[in-house]
Amino acid sequence: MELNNSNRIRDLLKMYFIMGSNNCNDLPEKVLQEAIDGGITLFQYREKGKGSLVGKNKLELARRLQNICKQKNIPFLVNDDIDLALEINADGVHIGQEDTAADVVRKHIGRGKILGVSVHNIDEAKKAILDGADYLGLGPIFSTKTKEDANDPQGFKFIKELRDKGIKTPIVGIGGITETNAREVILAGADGISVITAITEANSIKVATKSLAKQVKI
Ligand code: TZP
Ligand code: MG
Repeated sequence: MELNNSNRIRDLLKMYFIMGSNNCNDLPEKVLQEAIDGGITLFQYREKGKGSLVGKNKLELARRLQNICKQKNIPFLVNDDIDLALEINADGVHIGQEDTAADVVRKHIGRGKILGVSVHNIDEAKKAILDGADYLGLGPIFSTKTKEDANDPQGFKFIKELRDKGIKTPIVGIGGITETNAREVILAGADGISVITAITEANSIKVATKSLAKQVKI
């Protein structure tokens, strides 16, 4: 089966963990390993913002985290940095509207890799799908302190709108998702949840991941 078959993508999106070194209160390798032990289905390396690693340090951490994912067959995606994704042969990339255009990224990474695109309205969603996105990232659903330039929270309105308009592309919700609201994101029409702090800030990474996974019924 191709890596980006849409039913496979739906399964991968269920419990999607995103992290960079500056999100972690412990060694990133340890945080990722515990999240894997707790049941994440997909990982995105998002090395971004204050204090984030650059150059060789960024590359080396990417390789270490990728190796941890490989041991448990968890696909490893890279946020924004297409060159890094190509250099380490990552399983895919996630881009926003301000990054390289999705059709250009698709050409660079090829058909076999996973391409995720953040969208905020129906036009962006339609374009992303035409450009070759395997899944759409919608958010912030709830308010978040993790993304400095995040838009206002949109709730479930946009997820519902896309589904009502017949968009069948896999969707993941992001932004302020916790154990208490995760189920609603799925009920609104998303295939999965993506989280940063609900996992990285937890007292027990493994227990928190398990509780989130339970909400999306993995
Ligand atoms: N994009 C929209 S909100 C967000 C990103 C990367 C941050 C999500 O972090 P958290 O801690 O799960 O709210
Ligand atoms: Mg981006």
